[in-house]
Amino acid sequence: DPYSAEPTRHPALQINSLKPFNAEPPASILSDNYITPSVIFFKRNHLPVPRVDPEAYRLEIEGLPGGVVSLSLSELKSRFPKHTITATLQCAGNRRSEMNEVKQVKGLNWGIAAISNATWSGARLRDVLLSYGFGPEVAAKAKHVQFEGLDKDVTGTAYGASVPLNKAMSEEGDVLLAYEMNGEDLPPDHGYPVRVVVPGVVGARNVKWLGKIVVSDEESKSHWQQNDYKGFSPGTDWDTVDFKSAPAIQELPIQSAITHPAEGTSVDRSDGEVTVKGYAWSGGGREVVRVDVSVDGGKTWHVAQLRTSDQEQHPAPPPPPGRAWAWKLWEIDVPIPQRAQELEIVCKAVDSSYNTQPDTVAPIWNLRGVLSNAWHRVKVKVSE
Ligand code: MTE
Ligand code: MO
Repeated sequence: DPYSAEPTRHPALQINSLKPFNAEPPASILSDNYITPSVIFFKRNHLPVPRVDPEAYRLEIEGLPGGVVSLSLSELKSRFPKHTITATLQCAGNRRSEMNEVKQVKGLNWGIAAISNATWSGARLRDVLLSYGFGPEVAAKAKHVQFEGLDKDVTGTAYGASVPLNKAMSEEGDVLLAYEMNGEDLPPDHGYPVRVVVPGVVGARNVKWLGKIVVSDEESKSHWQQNDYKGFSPGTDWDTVDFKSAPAIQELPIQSAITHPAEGTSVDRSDGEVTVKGYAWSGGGREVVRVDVSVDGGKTWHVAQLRTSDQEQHPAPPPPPGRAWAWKLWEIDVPIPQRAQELEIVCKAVDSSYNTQPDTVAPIWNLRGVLSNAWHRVKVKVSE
């Protein structure tokens, strides 16, 4: 069994698939922590978890003038400054289940919690490439940086992805070869000993168990870069889809969802108000600037309080423009409307480019069920 060496997992995780292991935390606990504890951070594996010996580990780098570089874990840790960022990872398939309700899509039936937030520490990819000869000649030809995992399928094909070279090399890109998550060694499920963290970019490009980096004029040839993780029109079906016709997803669109109260629960009229909580995040380093909440299906709106750390009294300093990699948690007490017997609670976020979320799912439905970011709606009863 290729899955015989899987790590043990936290029992609270809601399992979507066991082999490979895919799981998300219950939505109700997701917003309890600004920094998601690693044990409940969502886990998305396409293949068995490779168990890597840190002494034998080598990171190979190709495509630089000096030839192939081979770097040990201790060299990666000692030769380059350690840089720490707080960044949210979201799977392209987060909230796919809402697309399935419109019409069947292909993919894991994620709820709203295929997204989590952590601190990541490691070497800047930029520093590593510069130190091994990245310069104007390479920059003139190369357009992408490809990543290969040490996890392989039965044919020996590794998980792979790529990101644009300008993201990888930008001083403001904050792309890390991360060896720590939340202040500890990366857990096996999250890429031990090294993963690339590409903040602001879809989870799929944040390659875990990183074995190889290739600076190239081409995107990764992997299935996941070429024939998956792309968006299409609601009118495109499996008979007509041409994966070459759409770009690979990189930066994700604005997103928000309600973590509390839960669908189908009830609120007491005598409380006078309902407390609504959730998360909001946008891709590409765009900062969430506002979250609007409605309890009447979107007729009237209220502005939620945003939170940027685990201690409400000590908000994090605002991120530099274009480098808002971390989510915001939000909360608001909304008066319960007088005669309402049921509340349709809705949230939508706005980012620093004034992008906001579409109001319904149908117009953004797509056959792979990715990029699901419509207004999130939760219905609750009002009990007298
Ligand atoms: N990297 C490797 N090597 N293998 C994988 O299966 N899954 C990708 C990405 N990196 C994957 C990978 C996908 S689709 C996502 S959403 C994120 O890892 C999930 O990261 P997490 O498990 O740390 O939450
Ligand atoms: Mo993903």
